[in-house]
Amino acid sequence: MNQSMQILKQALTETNYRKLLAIPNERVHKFVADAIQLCKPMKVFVCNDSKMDTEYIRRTAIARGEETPLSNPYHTVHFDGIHDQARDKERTVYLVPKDESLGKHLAQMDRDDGLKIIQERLNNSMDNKKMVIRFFCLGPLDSIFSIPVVQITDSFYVAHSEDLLYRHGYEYFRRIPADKEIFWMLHSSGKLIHSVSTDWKKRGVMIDLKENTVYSMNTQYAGNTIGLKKLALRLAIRKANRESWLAEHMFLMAIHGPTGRKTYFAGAFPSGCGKTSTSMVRGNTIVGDDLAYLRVIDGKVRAVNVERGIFGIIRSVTQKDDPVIWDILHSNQPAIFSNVLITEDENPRWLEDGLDPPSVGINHSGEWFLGKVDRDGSEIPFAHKNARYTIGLDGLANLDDALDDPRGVVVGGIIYGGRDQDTSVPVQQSFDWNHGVITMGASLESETTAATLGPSGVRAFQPFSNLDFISIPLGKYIQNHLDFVKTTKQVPEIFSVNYFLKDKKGNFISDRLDKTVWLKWMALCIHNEVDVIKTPTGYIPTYSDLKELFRHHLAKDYSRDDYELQFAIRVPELLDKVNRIENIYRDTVADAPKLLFEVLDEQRNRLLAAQKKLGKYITPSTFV
Ligand code: SPV
Ligand code: MN
Repeated sequence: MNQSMQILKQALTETNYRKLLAIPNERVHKFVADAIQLCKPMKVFVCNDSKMDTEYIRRTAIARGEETPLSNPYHTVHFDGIHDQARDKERTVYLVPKDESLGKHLAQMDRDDGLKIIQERLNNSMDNKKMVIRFFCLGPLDSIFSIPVVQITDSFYVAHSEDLLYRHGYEYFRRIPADKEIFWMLHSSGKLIHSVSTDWKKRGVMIDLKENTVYSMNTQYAGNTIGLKKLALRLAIRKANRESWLAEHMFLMAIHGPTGRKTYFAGAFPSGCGKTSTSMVRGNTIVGDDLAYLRVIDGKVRAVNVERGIFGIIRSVTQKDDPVIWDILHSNQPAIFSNVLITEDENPRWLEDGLDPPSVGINHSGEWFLGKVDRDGSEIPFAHKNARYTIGLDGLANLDDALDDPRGVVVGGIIYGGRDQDTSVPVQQSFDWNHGVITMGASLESETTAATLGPSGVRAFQPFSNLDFISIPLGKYIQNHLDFVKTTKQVPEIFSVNYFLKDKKGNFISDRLDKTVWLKWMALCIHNEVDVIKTPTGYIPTYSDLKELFRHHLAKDYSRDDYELQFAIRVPELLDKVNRIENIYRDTVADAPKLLFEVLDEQRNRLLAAQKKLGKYITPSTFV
């Protein structure tokens, strides 16, 4: 018997040993045995995805105090530590072998040094705790998109969340070839008080690219602990680049046309900028809200949802603006709420939910009452800005029937959106693939939000809404995008959207529901069913088309004044943006493709020519 087997035999009960050994893969056995040897759990639980096993995980999350039951028997609440309620970009680092570099935008450290820290931090980390072993699949099962993942964690909340969010993979693991590429995730929250890591100062995520393994330590927030989400995305981006496909921070949805026609869109928005609500726009169907893999198959760009659930921002979900989510969160569909407030009658409340604010309850700070302040004297809001809900997609009335199609859906359009108050129009189509990739994807900027630790509202470079997860030098990533459609004639159209334009007084100049119209317009564009107006930065809609779409879909009288204001070409801001982006690439991205600078230069020249002829702020009808 080899050493791994001996460790497993000793540490696992007969039942768990049998469950693990039913997966005929020595690499799996070794990964588990090594984790046991390092973390030294008191017990080990292998989940085989049976109802009994998944129910055990949910019940244990409650029994251990990681989750609190609510009045609805299918709902629970989880709280993260006060320092740990958003993605921790600073403490998420790649381990890179000596003499290698991922470029200036990615946090990285020497691999040997990193591995030492991991050994120190994880040593004995599961003392007195139970280790959970789970198997999942990213993307549909048995598909060219599938990536099997092993998740080890000592958090039943993590294991429970993944139950709702990912495709169960125990049986899949039993049938994959022994040499299939696997992603490996090891998480430990370490020592806990009230379910919060006591060693939070030593928290962090370390990504060992060489071994496809991610270590998450002394942290609770799902974005830092759920291996299948953003931790696996970082590994997938590398794999995608190697194999010439795309792993993206994108929703996937179908816009339904007049005769039942479906046009699929993939959309990349930074966290907290309307990605989930766009994918949920009423009258259409959702495939996924956060992560997509895209491949060229038989000459077409096809995409799948990596996940099967939603870990969504709950702040400002209201009955009026988000009826689909609202209904599901008030149904018997299983849900985990995080960092919300629990009322006296055991219901969840979140910021801007459209109801009268509560005055007492329990939140991440313990007993909460109106006016409660933290150590620094700042008032604690009743729920966290980055409070979330975790649900499976299966109960959604607007779920697209292609969710589990192993071939994915054909992508008609790709959308890039950011939080931009003064520069870009609400919607525009790029001139072609390269123009879209460079001026919309690679040039994306967005104001920071509560989804990551640090200040909010600061304009930041956020290429492809994926910068936080890119795991290869940025230039290489862009080149992979440019090359992606080389073997296909059916190239998706690229669009940009901006829901966040403000007037001089700081008020938004479009409504949250207007995105319905932008989406319907983009679908018509793809089928050449609307006239477009050529501006220096892309094609924009005509007033008459928008007026009709607003009337038809929102019963709204869209005024020409609104159109002129929203779709004005703001040349000074647009020029500043081109210059900013060009400087970033010139100064910090050593391997930026030459084409990027050419496309930016053309954009600048078009803007300068328009400015000379028509002035600084150009109303859209001038271009007709
Ligand atoms: C995001 O922040 O982009 C999310 C949530 O989708 S998580 O990445 O899990 O923090
Ligand atoms: Mn996301």
